[in-house]
Order: sequence, then C-alpha cells, then structure tokens
Amino acid sequence: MKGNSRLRQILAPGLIIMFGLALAAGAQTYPNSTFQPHSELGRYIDFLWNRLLLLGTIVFVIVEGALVYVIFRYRRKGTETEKPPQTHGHALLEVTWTMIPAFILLFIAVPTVRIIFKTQAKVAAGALQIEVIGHQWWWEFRYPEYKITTANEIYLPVGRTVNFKLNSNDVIHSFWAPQLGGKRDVIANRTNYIWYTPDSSMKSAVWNGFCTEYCGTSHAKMRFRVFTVQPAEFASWVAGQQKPAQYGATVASLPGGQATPVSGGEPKTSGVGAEGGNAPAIARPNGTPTPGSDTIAARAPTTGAVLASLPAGYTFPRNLPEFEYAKPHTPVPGDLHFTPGLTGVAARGMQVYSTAACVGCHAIAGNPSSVGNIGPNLTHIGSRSTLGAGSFPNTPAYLALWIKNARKMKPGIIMPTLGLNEMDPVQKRIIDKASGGLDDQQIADIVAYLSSLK
Ligand code: HEC
Ligand SMILES: [Cu+2]
Repeated sequence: MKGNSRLRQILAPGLIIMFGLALAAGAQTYPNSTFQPHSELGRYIDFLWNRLLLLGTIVFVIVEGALVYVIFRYRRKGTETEKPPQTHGHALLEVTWTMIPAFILLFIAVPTVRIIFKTQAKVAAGALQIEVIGHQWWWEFRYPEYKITTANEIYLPVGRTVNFKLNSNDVIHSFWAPQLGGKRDVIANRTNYIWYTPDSSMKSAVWNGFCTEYCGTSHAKMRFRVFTVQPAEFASWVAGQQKPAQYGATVASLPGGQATPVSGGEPKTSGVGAEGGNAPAIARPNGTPTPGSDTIAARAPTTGAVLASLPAGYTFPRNLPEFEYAKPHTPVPGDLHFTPGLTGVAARGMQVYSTAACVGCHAIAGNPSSVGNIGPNLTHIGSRSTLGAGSFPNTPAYLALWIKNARKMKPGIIMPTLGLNEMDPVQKRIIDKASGGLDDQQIADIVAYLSSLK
C-alpha cells in the first residue's frame, strides 16, 4: 500500500535517532542525575518513573500511530466527490475507549499508592537521626545521637537508614541529594521528614546536594555534600567531630606570588605549606591522606578489616579525580585580592578571632569566647572540604578571601565584609579600623587558626 511505505519512510529514521539517543544516555554517568539511585527510596521512585514512562510511551505510540495512519489512509484522493459515511454514537467504541484508560490508570495507581505508603511510613527504629536546619543560604546539620553540630557536609555510614528531620530557620528551602533520593521541602514552623538507606554495597563516595526551592539572592550557592562512607570511617569521623577544637601550633603560609585569583579562576594553592603547613600534630588515620598529599595514591582503603581500627578524625579524601564533580567551581570576584606570601600563625589567629566580630555569630567548641549561633559551627572547619555552603574549596587562599569580603564572594549573606578598606556591598561603605576591619596579616593569622581546626 502506498500510504504504508510512506509511513515507513518517515518512522524509520525517527526510530533510529531515538534509539541512538537512548544509547548515548545510558553510556555516560551523570553525577547529579536522579536516574542512578543509590538507596531504596531512590529505587522506588525510579521504578515508578520507569513504569509511567513505559505506559506513557505505549499510549503515545498507539494514539499517534493511529492518527498518522488515519491521516494517510483516509485522506482525500482527489477523485472522490461524496462524503464518507458519518457515525454518531457507537456504544462498543465508547465503552472500549473508556475501559482502556481506566485499565491503564489502574496499572499506574496501584504501584503509586503502594510507594506513597512505603515512603511516608515511619522510619524503622535504630535509624541515624540527622536534624537539618535550612538557613539563608547554608545548611546546619546536627547529629543528636552523637552531639555533633556541623554545616554543609553530611557523613553517612553505608547500609544504615538515615532519617532527616527538616526545619527552616527562615524561608522555605528544599533538601535534595539527587543520587541518594529526595527531595523534600524544608519549612519553618513545620517538621518534615525524609529517610533512606544508602546502599550497603557502595564504595565510599561523595554526592552533591542542593537547595531546590528558590530562597533568595544566593539560593544557587546553597549546596551541601554528602559523604557515604564505610561504617568504620563514619565511627572515626564521629569520634573526631566530638572532640573540642584544638588548633595547631604550627604556621600556615599563604601561597606566595599566586594568591591573587584571576577573575573567573581559582586561587592557586600551590605555595609552600598552603595545605600542609597548618596541620595540628594529630595522628592521621591509617591510609587516609596526610595534609598536602591528597592524591589518589593516598586514597583510603575501603575494606572493613583495615578500617576496623581507624583512629579518630577520618575525613573523606579531597581531590580524587573520580570525584571531580563534587569540586566547587564558583568564580572569585576579579576585584578581590589578598597580599601574596603572608605567613599566618594559628596562636595569633586564635587571639584575633576571639576578639573580633566572628565570635558573635560562630561557635567553636573549646573556644569559650566563640558561642554565636547565627553562622555555621566552626569547631572542625578545617576538616570540611568546602566553604560557603559548597561554593568554594576550603583552602587557605579561598578562606582568606572569604574572611576579607564574604559578601563579595557570596552576595547577600549575613556575614559582613571584614577586610580593612574593603567595600561592604550591602552596607555600601568602606570598612575602616574603627568598625573592626582586619588587615591581611590578621586575616592570614585567622586562616592559620581556622584551617588547623581539623
Ligand atoms: C553577623 C554574623 C557573622 C559574623 C560577624 C561573622 N560570620 Fe562567618 N558566617 C556567617 C554566616 C551567616 C555564614 C554562612 C554564610 C553562607 O554560607 O551563606 C558564615 C560563614 C563563615 C564561614 C564558612 C563556613 C562554612 O562551613 O561554609 C567561615 C569560615 C566564617 N564564616 C568565618 C568567619 C570569621 C573568621 C569571622 C570573623 C572575622 C566571621 N565569620 C564573622 C555569619 C557571620
Ligand atoms: Cu534554600
């Protein structure tokens, strides 16, 4: 039939393109994709999505196929003059086209309702509780079981169900780590929960998390990291976080010569001691990288036997090439500079920090003057891999710029501009000595202090 061969001409290339696209989509991994779930919650939702996509595709192909067929089969041939027979009211047809959608809906509704009940169920006893508090624009995380308060980075042991208790300090936020499962609104005056179990078979890994409810100026910079680690690594991390802060006696040099980041680029941290010189003299866990050697070679082993005896203070290794996707790439404002080559002293930095405005907003357990609760808890800031809710890598160079002019680094935040002679973009004035402006040397000292708090 003439119509049919025409149809094939149109459909064949279309099908080949669709098949090609499907292959391409499967061939690559997308780190922030919700289609590669690593928890039961993620898989439930993935199952529903696949089911709906399949049924939707079948309906689409049948309906559009019938439409295209009718268009070609019954189009006017040019020789016909009479109208075709007209039909009004056809009981069998009408019953059929009511029954088919009803049947399809049944196939959608039953699994949907089942999964709603499963995911809304109360969490099983023994789950790890984590309190999540959304702030404009960062995340506070509390582990009540372990009496830990931290920010922007979550450690989870694989195989243990985690129950997030979600609250907001201000506007509505939304908590989402795509590959683990989600997402749920974070609301003031109302507690939401979401729970899931990171797959126990997983190797230690890091996942990106996001605020997915527009919440103001720096919403796009309200991110977090989730580290799904082996149980022994988690225990070691917990033990480290529970200790009060101890700052290193050693010295941190800010990268010489290259400390000034180019607009759009990243500050170089290749200077002597930029990462390494500020380490407090604590024992490093067996196999985890020592500061300054965060390379693939220093990767933590993930076998239970070796990990069983990790000393306190495990942190997930930074800069592993396979976790490149978890590295922040926010550009630094081009007009924000820091004096190159300064050397900070942690003990001096502790003094400066403890008498500056910082203590009114930040808490550091072990520093009795630092008990503020407006900003993130800084007790173990040196152990975190990012600054400003996942916006910048936590290196001395970025930390110095952050302290100097946080509001330039992340617009609109409560943390004021603190660098001497810097322009505060919110207050629209230059920060002078009288209003507590810190010179670069003082900031370098604070950097040495904070980055030694592992
Ligand atoms: C008025 C309150 C306030 C003051 C004063 C203040 N901060 Fe902050 N700080 C904040 C807030 C709020 C944030 C979170 C900003 C964000 O990421 O959105 C923050 C973030 C930080 C961070 C990043 C933490 C993280 O985990 O991402 C560091 C480091 C920091 N402040 C250090 C300091 C230092 C050092 C001082 C004093 C020189 C200081 N702050 C003064 C409120 C303050
Ligand atoms: Cu938000």
